[in-house]
Amino acid sequence: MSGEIVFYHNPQSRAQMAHWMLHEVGAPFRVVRIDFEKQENKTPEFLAINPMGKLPTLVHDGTVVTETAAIIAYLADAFPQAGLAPPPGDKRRGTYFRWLFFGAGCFEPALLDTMLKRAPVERKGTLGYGSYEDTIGALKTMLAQGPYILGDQFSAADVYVGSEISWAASFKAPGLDAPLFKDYVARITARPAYKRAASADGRTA
Ligand SMILES: N[C@@H](CCC(=O)N[C@@H](CS)C(=O)NCC(=O)O)C(=O)O
Repeated sequence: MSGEIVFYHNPQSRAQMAHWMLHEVGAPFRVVRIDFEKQENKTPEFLAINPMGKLPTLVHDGTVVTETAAIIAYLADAFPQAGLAPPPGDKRRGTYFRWLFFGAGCFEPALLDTMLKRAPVERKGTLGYGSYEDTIGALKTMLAQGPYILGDQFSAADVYVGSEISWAASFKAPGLDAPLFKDYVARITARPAYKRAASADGRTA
């Protein structure tokens, strides 16, 4: 797919995940660095692009895409030659969407509520994620069939969910020190595209 990709980025943010995906698909992109301390994400110009004032934000040929999982899934579809999403009609797309949405809709809110000590455990039936422990259990069961979310095939779902697991493990979120999670994170972060993104962000991969 043609058209300029503009990537609004700050390496100390979830934008790291989208950055990795941009390197996976191999499309050229222009980086606009956003300084949070200078509140560059709250300027009228930036808010006109993303009214949430958040990163990552991507503009592809005039189309704005926000939300990390959406950006990652969008890039996988926009650049199918990278082979990072099962095509429409392929049943594996069900598994692919299942875990992408689980990452954004269950694991991340459960993780943040737990880390911020505000998980209302008595509302387990109402909360979409049930409990943090349930989300960890579900991820464990899924990864036990690995090595990737789609079995033998690495996909954009691993970029997103794997980044979340790696991020959560880096601040010692409970339940993620099991070898299964450590091995998975080691496997996906060994990818050349991950290392290129990390190096461009000034991190040692
Ligand atoms: N739901 C969004 C969350 C994005 C988000 O919260 N980004 C943070 C950085 S990790 C941000 O831009 N914070 C700056 C602010 O809100 O002022 C996503 O998944 O992309």
